Amino acid sequence: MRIEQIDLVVVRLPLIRPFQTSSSRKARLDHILVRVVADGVVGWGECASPSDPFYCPETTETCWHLLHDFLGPMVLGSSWSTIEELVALYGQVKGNGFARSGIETACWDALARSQNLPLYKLLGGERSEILSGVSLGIESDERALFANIDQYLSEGYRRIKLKIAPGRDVDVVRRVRERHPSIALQVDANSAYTLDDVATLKQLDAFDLLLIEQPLAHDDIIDHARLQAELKTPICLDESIHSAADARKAIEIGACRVINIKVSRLGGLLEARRVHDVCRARGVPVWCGGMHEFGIGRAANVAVASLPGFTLPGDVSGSDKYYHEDVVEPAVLAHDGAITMFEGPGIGVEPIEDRIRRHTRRSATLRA
Ligand code: OSB
Ligand code: MG
Repeated sequence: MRIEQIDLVVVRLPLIRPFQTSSSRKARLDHILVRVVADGVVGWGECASPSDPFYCPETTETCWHLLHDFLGPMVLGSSWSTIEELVALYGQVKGNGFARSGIETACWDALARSQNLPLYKLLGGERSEILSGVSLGIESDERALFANIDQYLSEGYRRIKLKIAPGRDVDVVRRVRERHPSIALQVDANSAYTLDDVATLKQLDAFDLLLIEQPLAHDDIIDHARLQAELKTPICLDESIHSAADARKAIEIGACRVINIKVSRLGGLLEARRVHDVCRARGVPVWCGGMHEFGIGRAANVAVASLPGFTLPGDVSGSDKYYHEDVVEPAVLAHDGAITMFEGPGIGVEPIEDRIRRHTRRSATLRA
């Protein structure tokens, strides 16, 4: 395929409720939608970077810069027939996974549409539906947290993930566990602890958690291996894993027993599938993480989670958890805690272009 045009659009959507983690608080999100035209076929991708560098080093602005000044020019006008060939066109680019995933996922969509195949089939997915959990932000009011949990459990979601931070950890988890003795429960620290906190983290072993996500530094695996040796609860890595090589090393040294596969952090679906393969070969379960994606990125997450190694419920919830109105139709929705694969070509959902225009903050067109 030959990419003749790339449109970049920064779209801002307000969140239904502000989302607080140990590292940031957000009330609205600016994501870059990437539209490619290749051999006359249109494909859409989403760059779901936060606008601040508090989860990872990238921001919406750095992604714009990378897409506009490097990745776009490097792929425009060149021919490729596989995604491996596409990513080789910008193989010189180090890091910047969120930016890379914007262009890469758009090209997967175009490729799947050109073959009239749903994306999940092109990826080799096997599941017809995925199991869905929810990720709940830190709430200053305990009653608000309890009400959220009750609401999502009543909607049928299969597991609850609580964001934790120093001072908002053991007691919150204890109170939730007391109210819900048998739900699937896990926590995510977004790298807020150090090895000085081992005693606190060990207390979490008492609550039968599925896993503790990214307790230590965003760029660490060594200290995580030391911590895992002290904990009964499996550690799941998120921020620390950027490639299949990272996943292999982390598993080899015992830094984690589970991996959160996040398409944007890994630079796209190709590397996400490679991480899946590395984990599957070693018997390490994976689940699909998210970045509050709008419908385009969310549909790509649904597709990748159809691979057989995604044996744990993920963070890919219905988009109605975050947005009053999404930018695609049909909306990505969960029923009884499951999301059914889209059987249409590509990501299987269609962007609503006038809605996108209404929420657009900035746009640019690049041509070959
Ligand atoms: O660490 O998984 C994370 C959201 C933004 C940044 C980081 C994370 C998250 C989530 C929400 O946990 C996942 C989602 O529902 O999309
Ligand atoms: Mg996480």
